[in-house]
Amino acid sequence: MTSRQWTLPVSPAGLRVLVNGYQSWSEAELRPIEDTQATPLMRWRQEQGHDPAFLPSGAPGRWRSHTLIALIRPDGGGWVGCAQDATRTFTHWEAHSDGAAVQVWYTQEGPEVPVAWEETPDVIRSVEAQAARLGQNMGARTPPPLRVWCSWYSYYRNVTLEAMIDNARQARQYGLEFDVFQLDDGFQADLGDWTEPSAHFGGHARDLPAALTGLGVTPGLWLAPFLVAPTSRLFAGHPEWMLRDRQGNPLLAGHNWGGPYHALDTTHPDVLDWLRELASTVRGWGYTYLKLDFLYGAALPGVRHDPAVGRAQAYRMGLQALRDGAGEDAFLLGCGAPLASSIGLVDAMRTGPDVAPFWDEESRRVWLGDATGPSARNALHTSLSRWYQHAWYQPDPDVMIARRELSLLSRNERHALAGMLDVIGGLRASSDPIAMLDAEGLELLRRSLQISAPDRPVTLTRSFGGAVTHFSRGTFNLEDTLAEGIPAHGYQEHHGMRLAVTTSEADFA
Ligand code: 9PG
Repeated sequence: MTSRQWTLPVSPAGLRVLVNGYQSWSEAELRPIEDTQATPLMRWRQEQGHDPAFLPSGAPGRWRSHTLIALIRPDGGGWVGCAQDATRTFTHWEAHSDGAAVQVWYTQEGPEVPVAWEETPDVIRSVEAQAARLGQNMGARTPPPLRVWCSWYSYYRNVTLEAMIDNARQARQYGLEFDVFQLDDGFQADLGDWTEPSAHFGGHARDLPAALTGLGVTPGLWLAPFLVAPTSRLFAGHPEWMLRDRQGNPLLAGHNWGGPYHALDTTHPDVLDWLRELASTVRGWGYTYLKLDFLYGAALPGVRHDPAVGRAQAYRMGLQALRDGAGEDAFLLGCGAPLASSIGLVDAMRTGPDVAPFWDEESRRVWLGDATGPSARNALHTSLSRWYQHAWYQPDPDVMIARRELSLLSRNERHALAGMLDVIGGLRASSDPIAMLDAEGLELLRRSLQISAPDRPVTLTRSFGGAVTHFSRGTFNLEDTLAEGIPAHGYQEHHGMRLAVTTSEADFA
């Protein structure tokens, strides 16, 4: 295990830290270093929302980060560190303030890889430069962003073949410019039994692509390819394919869909064959866009068929098998996925928790220390704090919710979501049933489907809510009270004007 440590010649007072969570749903934050990094109190959230082997600290003045970390002085300068490879190695950063001095160190799990570390007058620029270098080293794929309609955030698991086709037809009638119609969770008989339909779907997933192509959109499909339900035929047929715990039992890889589930051991050659076959089968049905979800399952700590393969490498072998099966020209969106380890194999990546048709779930976030759950606030908070990751893949900050029916979001909150999509500049997505949209909803959806170039923060020395909130095109207020004229949960565009930057930052711009 490689390890290095630095003592920073700076007082912790006024110092901020920018951290990056492990996988899509883990928090990324911009916080005063003396704050406490929240850690989930519920055990089952540790493996599902984080790396259970390197959890958020839960302690004041102690911040853990994956792959990249930055420390920001009040003048906008500071220190930035970033792993330069993540194909077989996890790089774990930790910054600690004891109230008087600040120490930063990293450890690596996997073969030793180089790490960039620099003191910089301009943290924003150094974060972007170091992240870009990692992207280049790993052959990042950054195809043009796509506009995606996805069934999840309105139909959830009750999606039907008919609802997919109806929405695609109506989107065409209204001239909504979607590139992809993506069927999400709910079409399959069980986790692992992807080629068998669920009872309620009203057809088979292989029947959908022809109808979608006929309507002028690319067919997309959701899979959680590394997960296996204990009730599935896959589990009954191949219990020896599961990742195991130390007692030799199939590892519990999380809890969702009303029960616990297992994960495939991607160091097993037969598992890799099965994954290639799965991806090539759905590709053969006509799906050239795949949302590959709950990918963290293959990287969990556990006992593997080949003990010489580390978990970062095991993850990558599984993802490579899916890429090989889907083909070089398939568009792969990662989700619930270890971020840096996916660079070069996925085209796009979810960079935050799920958006939901409400702002916040305070009981879970504040009292249970879990900001990885679905909410508009959690999605904004984390995706905005990962703005620089467009150098790794096309970022997917998740859906716009423009509808007013079946939603508790206020107009300000809807506009904040639209602002996030504009500022991040990656994929555009919506799940709104087209028939639910009134004139205002249609207008907002149309606007949020307009592709934009990624924006840049103007400062990391200020924040309205513990995230990166001050961008050149506008400012987000994630707090619950008015902040400098911006309403709670709101977004204020700077109407063509660049926000005034502080002198010290302007000097280095
Ligand atoms: C389908 C959904 C959608 C969504 C994905 C993912 O930690 N969790 O328990 C957890 C459950 C579901 C979830 C995210 C986290 O949502 O992000 O877009 O595809 O699966 O089941």
